[in-house]
Amino acid sequence: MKALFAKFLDFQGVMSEARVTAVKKYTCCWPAEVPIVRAEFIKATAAFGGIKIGYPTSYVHWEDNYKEEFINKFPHSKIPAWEGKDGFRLFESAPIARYTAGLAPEAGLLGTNGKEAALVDQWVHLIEEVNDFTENIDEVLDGTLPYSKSLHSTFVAGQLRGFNTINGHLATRTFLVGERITLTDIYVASLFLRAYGIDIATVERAKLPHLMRHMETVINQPVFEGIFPPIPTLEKAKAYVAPKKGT
Ligand SMILES: N[C@@H](CCC(=O)N[C@@H](CS)C(=O)NCC(=O)O)C(=O)O
Repeated sequence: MKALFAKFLDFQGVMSEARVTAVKKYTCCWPAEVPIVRAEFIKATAAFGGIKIGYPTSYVHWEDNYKEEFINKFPHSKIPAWEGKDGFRLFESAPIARYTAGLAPEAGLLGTNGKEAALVDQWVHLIEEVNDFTENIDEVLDGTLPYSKSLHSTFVAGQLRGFNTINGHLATRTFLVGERITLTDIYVASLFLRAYGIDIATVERAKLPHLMRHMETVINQPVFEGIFPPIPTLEKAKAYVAPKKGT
């Protein structure tokens, strides 16, 4: 097992560091208390497979990603973005994570056969759907979307429906697919943790015990040391605060 983690591939990718830019400067993207952005699960996938990734020496989010040089490489102008030493480029975090996992096939992150690989994708797609609801919740609360109580409740219901499905699946399993950690465990744990800064508070956490245990098991793997932030506490789900008149 140790040898697997120690493996080093002579590979230099470039992945923009979203966390620093989004949290330090661009709080319009995510409030500072949201513990996770997409870079973590790509970093964790790389760490698990022993893949070394590099980072650009300088990158200013909301500026550099709209420059011609960036758009020529990544036409959707978003990060994370991947550029391999061999010139291979990718954007969208799920395929970047999948590709990274595929660079170290012996780590088994994509499952051990075609069926497991499909199941890995199944849970990745579901958690992406859930994460869309998490983002929508954040947007109605921070005023990016006009606040509506019924929309807010619809988003929360959609999010909890997904979390409940995953929680139920985990009631009798340690990991989502097979007996070992796969890419989807990293992905699900990361995006569950992301909701911890918004509406997955004490009450919600108590109703999702298997998902919580799973997330803690995943993020505390020694190989992920230094990648995931500490689990934040949140007493109550964030509520909408109407802006004061005249502001
Ligand atoms: N579906 C994309 C979402 C990526 C994303 O939304 N990135 C944001 C990070 S703040 C971004 O680059 N936004 C720039 C923009 O919206 O122009 C993924 O999974 O990678």
